[in-house]
Amino acid sequence: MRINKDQIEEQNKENLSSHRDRFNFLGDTLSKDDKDVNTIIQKLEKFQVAIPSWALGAGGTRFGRFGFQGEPSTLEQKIDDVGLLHKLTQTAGAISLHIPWDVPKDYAAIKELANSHDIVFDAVNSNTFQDQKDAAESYKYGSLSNTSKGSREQAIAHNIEVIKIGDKLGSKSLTVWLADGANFPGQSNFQTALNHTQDSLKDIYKALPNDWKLFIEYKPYEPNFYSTVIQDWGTSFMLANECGEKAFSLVDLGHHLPNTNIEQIVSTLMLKGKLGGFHFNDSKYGDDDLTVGSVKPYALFLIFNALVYGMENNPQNPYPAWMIDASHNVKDPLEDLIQSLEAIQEAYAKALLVDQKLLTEAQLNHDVVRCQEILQDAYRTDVRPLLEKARLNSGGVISPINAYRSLTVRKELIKERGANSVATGL
Ligand SMILES: [Mn+2]
Repeated sequence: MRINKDQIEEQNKENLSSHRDRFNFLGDTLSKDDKDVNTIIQKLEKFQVAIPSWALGAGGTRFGRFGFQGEPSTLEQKIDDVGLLHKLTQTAGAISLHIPWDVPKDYAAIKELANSHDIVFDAVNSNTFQDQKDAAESYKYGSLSNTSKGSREQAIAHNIEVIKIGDKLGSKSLTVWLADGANFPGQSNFQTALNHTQDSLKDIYKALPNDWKLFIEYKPYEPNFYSTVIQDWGTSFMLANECGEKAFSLVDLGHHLPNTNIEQIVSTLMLKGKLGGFHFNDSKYGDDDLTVGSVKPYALFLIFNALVYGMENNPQNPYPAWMIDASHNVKDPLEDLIQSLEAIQEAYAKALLVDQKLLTEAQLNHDVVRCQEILQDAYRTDVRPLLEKARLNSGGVISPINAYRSLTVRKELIKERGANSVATGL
């Protein structure tokens, strides 16, 4: 299914007048406050978030998985799904592939398909957290950190293969997330595991093309429950530094112990020029799977405030690669992703409203109350008309969720793909 321009216009027709009223009111209010509304809208238009190829089907837990009808079962269909998201939101202009779940057969055709949806290939993701059929070595006791040289070498070779696949598609970065760790005290030697990981990452780093980046993701626990080799930002940062200037840390929102100050981590990494990528999701307890902004929208805003500050003040840090990394257990994955994209843009717009000059002044005057007022004034602003305007300017719809339902997208996909199609993924 493809959504055409006429359908977009038809969708917008009935919402246009109420959008204009709300936009004009907000625009006037913000302009009186000396906010540059047009610049904010331009920034929203430019902000693109990659959709991972594994998140377009229903997710699940180790207890079970409840499928969602009409799931994309091929890479082509996954790209089509991202195309639908991008058509409506104009915010999902990239896809992040998982290898080996999504190895293209015909590279030229896949590139052409993505291009026809106005989608580029963002970071490619390797997989050494499960054994592949017919693999010579096992990752049961680790991959890049394994005490077995054979397992390490297989994992390094896989990552180098992923770089080659990504290179053919125009990707410019490799994300490594390691499941390596231990389930029981005494199971592995921490220092040996870290040394092996460092050496393995250096070998992968050597295979990076000059214009590529290596992103090192961290996670405190799961699938291992006693220790994880790359468990926190400090370890990731240290490994990235050891690898070299093309290696960076990647922050995944859900990969922190409860109440971790993520905005402070972001600030530190950007100051040191080492924040390469960012994965969005939300969580209530210790998982990384919920819709962005569904549980802790204020925390997301504070993180974006740190990201915006870094993007404006840290030229030493590259522009981060943005991706949604969530799982959709009970919602239609496409609707869930639309909600996440909206939450991301909302937090970004609110962060752009923070008057950094006034905030610095208040900080220097130790006016703590004023500091909080400045942040919360921005947070309490209903910025949704700005998002709508940005989408309209780019050819998207005013209300993506309503348009998705009104165009009966899922029904069409079930008609095309059948009720029982299953996507590879989480
Ligand atoms: Mn992630």
